[in-house]
Parts: sequence; C-alpha cells; structure tokens
Amino acid sequence: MQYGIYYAYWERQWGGDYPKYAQKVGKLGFDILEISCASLPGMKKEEIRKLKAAAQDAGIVLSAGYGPKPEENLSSADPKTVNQGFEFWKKTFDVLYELEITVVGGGLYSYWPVDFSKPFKKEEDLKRSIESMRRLAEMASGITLGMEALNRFEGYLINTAAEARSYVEAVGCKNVKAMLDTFHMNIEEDSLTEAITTAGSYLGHFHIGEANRRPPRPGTRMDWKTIGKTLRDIGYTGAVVMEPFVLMGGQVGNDIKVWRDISGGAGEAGLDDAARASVEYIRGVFEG
Ligand SMILES: [Mn+2]
Repeated sequence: MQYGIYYAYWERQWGGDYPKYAQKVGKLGFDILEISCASLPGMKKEEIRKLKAAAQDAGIVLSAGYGPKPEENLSSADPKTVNQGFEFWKKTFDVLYELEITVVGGGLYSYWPVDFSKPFKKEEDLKRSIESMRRLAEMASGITLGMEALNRFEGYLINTAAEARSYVEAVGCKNVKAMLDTFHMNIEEDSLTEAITTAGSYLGHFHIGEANRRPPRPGTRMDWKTIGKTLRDIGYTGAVVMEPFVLMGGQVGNDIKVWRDISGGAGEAGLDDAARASVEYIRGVFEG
C-alpha cells in the first residue's frame, strides 16, 4: 500500500500551493499528495510542469479528490447540469493525464455537499448516475474513478460499502471502483471489517481519519490494526490517503463543519508534526 494525505489539512480555503505541498509531504514521509480537481480545468501548462517537477523531486505521486458542484451533478434530471458535469470532467481529465494522476475519488456520482432542503428521488437519481458513470468511465480511460461512500449528512446515493459495491457492479466498468473512508464508515457501517470485506476486490481507493477527522493515531476508538489487517486480507495494494480536517474557519471549515479548533492551536509546524507521526504509525500498523 502507498500512503498519502489530502492537502486541505493545512488550508482554510479550497485550493493551495500544490508544489509546496508536494515538497512538504515528501519530507513528512508520505508517498502520495492528494489534490482537489477544483482548480485543475484552469491550470496553466507552466503550473502543471512545476507541480510535476515538485512531485518528482519529492519522490511522491499525486492523486485527486473532488466533490462535484450542484451544477455538475451527473445524476441530475436536468440534461444541462449533466452536460456541465461532463464538460468539467473533460477539461479535468486532460490535466489529470498530464499530471500522471491515475486515481480520482469522491462523491463523483452526485454532488457535494448535498442540499437536503431540496427534494430528490434516490432511485431515479441512482439510475441516471449509473448511466452517466458508464460514459465518464469511457472518458477516463487509464484513470480509476473512486465512488466514495459518504455519510447520510453529506450524500444519499451511496452511504455504505454495500451500496458502493452494488453501484460499481451496476456500472460494470473496470475503472469504476468503490471507495471507503473510515470517517464515513464510522457513522454508517455495523462493522468496518465487514465493510472492507464487502468492498473486496472492488476497492479502488481508501481514505482514513479518526471519527472527528483528526489524523490517525494510536489509542483511539478506531481499531487501526484490524483495519490494516482487513485491507491486507482482501489483497488491497492501492492508496491509503488520510484526509484530516482540524482547522476552524474559511470555506473548508464551513463545508466540513469544524466548529471548534480541533488542532488545539497547532501552527503549521504542529500540523506537520502530527501528520509525520500519523503516517509513521499507520505505515507500521498497516504493513503488519
Ligand atoms: Mn474522504
């Protein structure tokens, strides 16, 4: 397995200086920097070149995550919205290819975060989403699309590993895979072991975080040893990316709903130390 971290751990606004983060996470002991697709369609050649060089220098690879905007929702009943979604992905895949990114995950099958004040029909949205995903999979040749099971407060189409698996089976494309995140699993699954086993060979990307989205560490209610063992048992050899959110404020704090300073006043150096300790711990425990 390879171990990564999502850049937004350090940010209060979405987006950031990715070449800087590539260098940083390489030094902290990670193999992967996960970035957001949000700014990729407008990325200039020179910026792409700089980021690729930074990743190469740092000895890391890049992966990507995304929560589609409401106007890019591939499950929408409005054809214009669905088209906008495909337009976004068309531009994004061009940049992902250039950055040699082979995995992109998130609530790609819907939009994020879902506005539950608006009406929706799960069955119909699911049907449209599956049809869209087949088309997206074709556009994404060589890139694995991770269908992330999100908790009920953030999404409704795929909340569990079982739902992710049946969605992926219904799509029936090799590069569309299930994606799990221990933060969401902690809310929705009876058993994290069963959930990982249910995803089985369909698992294409894995996010980790404590129940309160701190970086993983020993002595919490998350049984990291068993989670790591179960991933080994199903033969998972992909990416394990931590997605910690501990900072209050800004659009990130608002979207993630961080209403207290979970970092405990840690500055950048404190956040770095926690990330370094976390990846060292997880690598040791997950590799068995
Ligand atoms: Mn996640």
